Amino acid sequence: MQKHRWAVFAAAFLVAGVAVAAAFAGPNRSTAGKTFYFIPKDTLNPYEVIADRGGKIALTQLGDTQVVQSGTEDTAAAQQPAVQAAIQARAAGIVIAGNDPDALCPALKQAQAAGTHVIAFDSDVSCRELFINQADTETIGRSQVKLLAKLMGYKGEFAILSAASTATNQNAWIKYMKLELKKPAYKNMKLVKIYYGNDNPAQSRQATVAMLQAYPNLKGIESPTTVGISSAAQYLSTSKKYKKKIVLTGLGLPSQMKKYVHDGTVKQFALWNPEDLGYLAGYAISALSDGTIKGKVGETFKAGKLGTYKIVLGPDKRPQVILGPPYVFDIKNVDKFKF
Ligand code: RAM
Repeated sequence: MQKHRWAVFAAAFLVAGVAVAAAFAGPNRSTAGKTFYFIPKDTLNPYEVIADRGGKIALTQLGDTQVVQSGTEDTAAAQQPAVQAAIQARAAGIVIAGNDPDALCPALKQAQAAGTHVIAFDSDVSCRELFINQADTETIGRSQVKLLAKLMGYKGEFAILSAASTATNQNAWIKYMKLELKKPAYKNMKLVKIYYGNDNPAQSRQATVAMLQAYPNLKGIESPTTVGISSAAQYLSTSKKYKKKIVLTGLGLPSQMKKYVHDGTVKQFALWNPEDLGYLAGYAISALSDGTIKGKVGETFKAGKLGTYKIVLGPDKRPQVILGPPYVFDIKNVDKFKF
C-alpha cells in the first residue's frame, strides 16, 4: 500500500516535470548549454536592464547562458567591444539593441559568417536575421501624437525629447509622429524642434531646460524614451514655473513615473513590459540557433509563458516579431505595474 502510494506520487511528479519541461522547452533539451550575448543600448539604462533580465529568465528556462555586455553611452562605437567579445567567445547568438542601424554591421556580419545568429530587439539593425519589436512601429508613433494632442487640447507648440539621434527605434517612431501630425486634427499644433538627450539623465535634463528657454510658448513635451521622460518629469516636478503647466507625455517605466503621476506633473504615458520583450528575444534567439525557425515570415515558435509567436512582415518588408500592444498608464493603474 505504502509502496503503491509512492509510485503514484512519483508518477505524478514525473508527469508534472514533463509538463513543465514541455512548456518551457526545458533545460534538458539536447541543444541546451549555448551562450548568447545580449548587447543593450547601454548597461546603465534601467529599461535595458529590465529587458536583459527578461532574456536571462528565458535562457535559464531553456538551459542556456546569457552574457550581457555593452558600453555606458548610447553609441555604436561603445557597443563594438561587446560584438568582438561575442565573436571571440564563438557565441551561438547575439541579441542587440541598435544605437545605429548600420554602424555595427561589418562586425555583426563577421559574427554571422562564423555561425553566430544575430537578432535585434528594442531598436533594429539592418543586418539582423530577425527583429523583436515591442509593438507595431507605426502604432507607437501615431498613438504618441494622439495622446499628446488630447492632453494639449489639440493646440500649441511642443518639442520632442528623443534619445540618441542615430537610434533606429526613436527615428522610426518620430517618422510616424510626423506623418500623424499632417492630419487636419493637429493643424493648431506645432512641433518646434527635436532634442536628443542620448538616454543620459543629465543630458536629457539639460535638453529640457534648453527647450523651455528657447521656446517660451512651449506647451508640450513628447519624449518617446524612458530616460527622457523621467528626466524631464523630474525637472518639471521641481519647477514652480512649469509644473502642471507643461504637458509631458511619452514612453516611460511606471516604476519611475508613478511619483510624477501622483504629484500631477504627468497625466498619461505609455509603454510595454520590457522584461517580456527580453524574454521573447531570448526564446527567439534560442529557436533560431536550434534551427526551429529560420527567421522567415509565417514561421511560429514557442516563447515559454508568453505563448506562441508568429514571424510577420515589418513595414520595411523584413521579418519581425511583435510583442503586443502597449499599455497606457494614468493615476488609476500606474501603481499596479512592477516594471
Ligand atoms: C529608452 C530607450 C529604449 C526605448 C525606451 C522606450 O529606455 O531609448 O530604446 O525603447 O526608452
